[in-house]
Amino acid sequence: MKRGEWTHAVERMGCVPARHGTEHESDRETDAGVLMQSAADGTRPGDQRAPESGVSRNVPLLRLLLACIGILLTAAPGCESPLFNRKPAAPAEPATALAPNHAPNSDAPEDRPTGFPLRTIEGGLQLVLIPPGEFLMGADASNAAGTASSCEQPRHTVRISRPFWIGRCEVTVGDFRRFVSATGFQTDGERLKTGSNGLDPQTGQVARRPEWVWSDPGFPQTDAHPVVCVSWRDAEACCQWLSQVTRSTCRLPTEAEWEYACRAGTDTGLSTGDGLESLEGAANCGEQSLSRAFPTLSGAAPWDDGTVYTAETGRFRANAFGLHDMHGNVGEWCHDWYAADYYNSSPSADPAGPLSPQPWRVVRGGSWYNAPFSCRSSGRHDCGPTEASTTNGFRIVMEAESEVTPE
Ligand SMILES: [Ca+2]
Repeated sequence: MKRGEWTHAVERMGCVPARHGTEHESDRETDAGVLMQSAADGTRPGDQRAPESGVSRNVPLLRLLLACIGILLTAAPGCESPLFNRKPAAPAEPATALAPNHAPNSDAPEDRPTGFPLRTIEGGLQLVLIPPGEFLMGADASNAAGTASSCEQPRHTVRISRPFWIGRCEVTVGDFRRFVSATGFQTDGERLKTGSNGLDPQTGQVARRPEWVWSDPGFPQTDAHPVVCVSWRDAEACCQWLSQVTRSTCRLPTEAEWEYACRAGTDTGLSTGDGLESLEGAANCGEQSLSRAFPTLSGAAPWDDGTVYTAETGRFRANAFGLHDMHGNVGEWCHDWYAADYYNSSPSADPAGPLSPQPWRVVRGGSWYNAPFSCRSSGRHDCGPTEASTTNGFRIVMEAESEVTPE
């Protein structure tokens, strides 16, 4: 592949092919160049500046922590517990292979290191309570040194006015299976017989195959892996059903909620810092495992996370909110329509995307297929709402205090 092609394909893997000439398409070309630079020397311009002190960087986080004092924690088992089962299933792998806060003994203090309330809802899905607050959304042009897409600018202050619960992990195959079993739901890829976009194992090229669906995406998955090959509409349907089951309002996160939750009090390019190398151990992204499986691909990270495709949810380090896989593993559908210029006119409090329908919905966080820079906190991807990809999944939000108390 020529320089830039892989990253370009990465960014649009889940979308309708042959879409050219849009404003954000040109943004991606800029992004691609930066990513290829990072592949060549392991750095990007923003990495060269002196890091902030941990104290100053974490002041917003400390404020958030204080906001949570006095709220009782809810002990819960690991993220691999499936949705809609009253009795959580056993982890797919020994607990020793998981992150420390995935140990089955949830009474141990080390199981809840963040201080943010954790709860388990119907079926065993774990949610973390995110407190309200303000944060800087998007990319700072001077900070990004021209590396970020224009659609991430201007960087601006956003206020999240209400607390919300968000999935500690991405929705798993097991979670989605329970939804399908209960409802007989067919995904867009199954119903339309279009399947999903994915990476052809023979050619290394992006392809669409009707046989690639959520239950068999073309690579091995267990019920503990994040579900993929689901469209925005499929994800919405799962949220709506979960709302009925839990008698609460479950939905996809807004783009602002997603970035606020991803940053977890940080203002760096990644929740792990500004250097791309800080993502090692904290994200399943495109790295040497992917390069070995697909030698024609470039732009991968220099480390080896041992995972070509998706990883069990929660296997990589959590952010300061205790959320896993906000960077990498699978791109996550958000509620919002996508518009490249939205930040020029978005409201400062609780933005929820353009009001008028657009051709695309927002996808955030990057995936197993993306180079580390494409997994950045401010990175904005987009995809048609009926399109499915082996790189895209979702996590849910439950609106706080939305539950209906039984009479
Ligand atoms: Ca990987």
